[in-house]
Amino acid sequence: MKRKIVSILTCAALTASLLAGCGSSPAGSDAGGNDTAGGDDAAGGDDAAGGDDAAGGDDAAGGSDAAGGGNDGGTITIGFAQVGHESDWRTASTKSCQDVFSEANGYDLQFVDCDNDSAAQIEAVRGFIQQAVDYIIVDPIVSKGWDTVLTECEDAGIPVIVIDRTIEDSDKYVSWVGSNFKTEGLAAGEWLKAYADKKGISEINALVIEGSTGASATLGRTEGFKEIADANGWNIIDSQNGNFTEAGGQEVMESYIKSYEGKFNVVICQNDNEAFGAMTAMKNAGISYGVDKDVILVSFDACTAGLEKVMSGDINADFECNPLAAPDVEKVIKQLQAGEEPPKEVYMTEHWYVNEDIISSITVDGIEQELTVVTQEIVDAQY
Ligand code: GYE
Repeated sequence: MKRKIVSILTCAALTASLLAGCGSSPAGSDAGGNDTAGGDDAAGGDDAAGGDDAAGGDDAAGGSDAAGGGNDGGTITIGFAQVGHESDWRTASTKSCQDVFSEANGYDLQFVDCDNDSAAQIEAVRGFIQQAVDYIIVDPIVSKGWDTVLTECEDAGIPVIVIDRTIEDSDKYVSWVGSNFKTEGLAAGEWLKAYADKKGISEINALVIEGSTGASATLGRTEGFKEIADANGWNIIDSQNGNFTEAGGQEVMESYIKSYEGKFNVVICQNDNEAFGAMTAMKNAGISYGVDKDVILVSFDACTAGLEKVMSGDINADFECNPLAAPDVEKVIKQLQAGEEPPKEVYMTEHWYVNEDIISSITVDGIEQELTVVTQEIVDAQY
């Protein structure tokens, strides 16, 4: 299977201040990827949040022209309210935006790390309105509570582009670029079903370590996996919040081991960092995990370190969530600059990664997708 080639980059966690950044690699769409969730579609077209002003920026609150950007060929100022720095995925997401929205590319990126504090994130957006930036990018920590501040952005004539996690209670944004988290959860379930069948495992007793509360990534992955679990009569013994962090994953796993030792044979971690923490907890307790061990370990994100663990057989399967949204966000901004209407939703291309070459594909939502066996080449090319 072909692989997208991306540069391998690391990025130090950034503090809750304003920083600018730098370059990128395309999300790419290749043969095996999962772009089944929708692809670019023009559906929606509800550009209440900015459409027209974005192209001209001649509005009372300043918009494009006040910030010196917009259509006049000058620098485009972008405020980015990032979730935080909780995971490898987040680091890759931040880096993607800093790379694309660099000074060299004609941007002034105002970056705020909101440290997983949703009130701080709303305030960061308000700060961008005061600065009269040209565009605002938001990765919403939680999916609710957005309509008021997005209305303020709309009133100020500043287009908002949402990336990654979704907003449930407002449509006052121009475009969203991200992943279908329910599809990811369904994929994990469908893979587990096929895997258990192949290995002759008749009973599934699963523990889920969820991501942070109220995040659409958590909600979608939880719902998708549960749907398959319910359909197959699996037992989900417990499902607790590990905050998408390694420490959180370890803590939840330690408490699971105290309560359920000997009673579970599957652990589903909603990101790689939680999986690393869960591995430490299981190792400390003398519980074996991974390929043909006592516990089947499943993860999401599939960043470089996660894929290394799939290759070594510590993680059985890892469901990719592509963090390199910035090139698609830039496309949206260019469309707005040109006075065009961007798509309301843009879905990222993703792969499902496994250690063993025993199942070639799974079908999710009626669409068949290949499984990718992790090789060193794949690890080396991953973000
Ligand atoms: O899975 C996790 C991160 O929102 C998809 O947030 C993102 C999630 C990702 O902290 O690692």
